[in-house]
Amino acid sequence: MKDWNGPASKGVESQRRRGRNARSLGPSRSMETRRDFLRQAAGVASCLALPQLLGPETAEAQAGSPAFANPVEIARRDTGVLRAVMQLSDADRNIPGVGKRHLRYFQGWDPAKPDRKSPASADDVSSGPTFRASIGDKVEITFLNKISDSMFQYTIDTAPEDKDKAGYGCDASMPINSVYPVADTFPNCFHGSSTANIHFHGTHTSPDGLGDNVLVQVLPQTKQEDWDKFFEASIFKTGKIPQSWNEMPPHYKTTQEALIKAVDKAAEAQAIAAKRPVPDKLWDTNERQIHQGMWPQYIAGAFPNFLQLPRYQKGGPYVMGQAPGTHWYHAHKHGSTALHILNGLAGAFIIEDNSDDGYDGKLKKFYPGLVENVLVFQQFDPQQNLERSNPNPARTGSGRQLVNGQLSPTISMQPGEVQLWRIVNATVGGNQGSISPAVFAALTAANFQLKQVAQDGVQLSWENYQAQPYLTGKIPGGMNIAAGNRVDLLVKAPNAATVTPVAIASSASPVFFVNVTNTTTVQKGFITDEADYPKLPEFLGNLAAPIAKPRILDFGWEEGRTGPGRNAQNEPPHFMIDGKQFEQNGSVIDQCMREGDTEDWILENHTTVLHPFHIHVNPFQVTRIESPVKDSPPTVYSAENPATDHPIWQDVINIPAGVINTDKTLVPGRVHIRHRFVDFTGTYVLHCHILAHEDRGMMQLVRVVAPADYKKGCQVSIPIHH
Ligand SMILES: [Cu+2]
Repeated sequence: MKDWNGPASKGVESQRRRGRNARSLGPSRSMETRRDFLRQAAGVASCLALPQLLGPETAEAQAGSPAFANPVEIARRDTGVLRAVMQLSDADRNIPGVGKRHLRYFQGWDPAKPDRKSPASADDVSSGPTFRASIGDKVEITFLNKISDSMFQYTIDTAPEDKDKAGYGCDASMPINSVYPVADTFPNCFHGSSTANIHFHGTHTSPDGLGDNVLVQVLPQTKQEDWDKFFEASIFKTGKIPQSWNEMPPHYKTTQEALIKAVDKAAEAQAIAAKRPVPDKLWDTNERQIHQGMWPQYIAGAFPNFLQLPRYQKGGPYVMGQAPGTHWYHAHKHGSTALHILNGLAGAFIIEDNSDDGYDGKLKKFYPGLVENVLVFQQFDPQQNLERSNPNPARTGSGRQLVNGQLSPTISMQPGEVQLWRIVNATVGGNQGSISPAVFAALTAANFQLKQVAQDGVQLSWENYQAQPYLTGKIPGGMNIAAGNRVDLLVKAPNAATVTPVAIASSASPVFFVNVTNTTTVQKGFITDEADYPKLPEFLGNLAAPIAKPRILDFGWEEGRTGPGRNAQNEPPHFMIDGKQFEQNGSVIDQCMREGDTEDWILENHTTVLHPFHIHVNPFQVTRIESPVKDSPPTVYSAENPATDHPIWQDVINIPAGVINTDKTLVPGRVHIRHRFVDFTGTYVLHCHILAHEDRGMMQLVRVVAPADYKKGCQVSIPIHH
């Protein structure tokens, strides 16, 4: 079933037409000179003062740089509620340095302020709005999927007898000379890109129902009734989060049944007309799940995300609380996460603790008037790289990293000023998507001083704040921010006026500039007294070592492969965990945990490329990293003794690439993590945060089961995640 609002071929045609007519702006000459300059600067030893290198070329390059701007925020209401409408639709948008492309995009607003939409217009690419809430808040978001699926490829469940057939049910964007999906098999291929949902990355909340539920699939519907008004009156206003489908308002339930049945009917008619097998009926799946007391996973048009950000209190109901910090959200539909992220379907989600000892309270007290810059790094491209047999830059994006949708913006600082930078890596990941140590080296070389205060939305302990294991390179690889990672940095400007271009290693052009203007400011250094530093919440203390043996997860690719890229059969790698792709053996729970347990996991990378590991709902402590070195012992970072060490909390960690020795043996990269599965039972996922790897199979279903149901509850009523 390729479509249910219009023929897919029409969408492909119109995309092609747009592609031909699109003007390729290409890099300007000044960009080239900037690149040369940066190549020069990158090769310079750090002892050389950067300002001396700043010739007229840089001044010229910076002349075209826009002033840095934070994304527009949707802030919590005084009533302890973050309330928003999040609308997904599509439009022609301008990618700076590339030109107009037809892209999906998020637009959000607080329904109490309907004139303050973010972005206000679809003209230029942007992230979604920044959500700003506080721990303890309720999050009430009406998610509307209004993508016009006549504009995009649309594929969904295939008939059971065809599921193993290569390419069936997968998107092939170029009907002529198509190389993708080659040997990919559904559901581990790019597909279903007009279907979406929202993942609240970094939240400690329920993965089921209306919570951080990435198993729900919201199909597009361009014309809808006013569901936000309905959700407000019949769900949000009650203050009670429905715990089961039965608790949902009758009008919503009956409308969903009618809409999904209509989708099935259209799919059946199209399959018969095209002499293809009739695909599985979505409503059959929904109905089965509802009868089992579960949530149906296929939803049409509108979905009310309703979740709680738990506030930890000693002796209270939660074992862990929501960590206050820089989190984010993004679309998380298997088969489309990479493409959605390349359309910019992501934004920052800042969760504050403004209490006296809290993260935000302490920082704002020490730095009155602290300037906070939110830097959402993104790449924009309407197509998947793997879908292109003959990459044509005129049809695609540049792959350049933009900050808040801006090309090389200029951040302004005063001499000696300290700012808080909240960095979110919302790229698709991989070599082009990492924010490399070169960014931070460029700043320190120009006499900026940096202190990391949080990783992945969890503040560093006082000891780690002092030791700075990432910025000092104590952790192998240093400050290499993978897709999905967040870093909070206190940045102190040098005392003299400068202009500093800051580049990513993989792209020599600056991702941003910092302009230190020659006006005076109050001089204030970094926090040196522990009493001034945010108090580490009790629930973020070190986890005690569990008694049970660690679980080992094996990140790999198909048998016989020794490197990335296409093999002799022109097939790209198949990405696997524990020797299989996602749902390769049907819908099974790959990792089942007992609620309340603490576990050690060893993540092994048997490929020769990095894989950033991510698991939803609970952060973990990183206790050991082994980076293999060819023909030598690995470089090891160890924080394994909870009594004396201070392992950092994260929710995304790069598993170092494996290395092949001269004797052809592969030494895997290894990361040891310790985590506990508390407060929330339910089914969710772990996956590689290089999202094209996730879409193409590097994901597992996980479930946390109440002690009384363990293990019998592990393999019952499993949602499928196509
Ligand atoms: Cu990966």
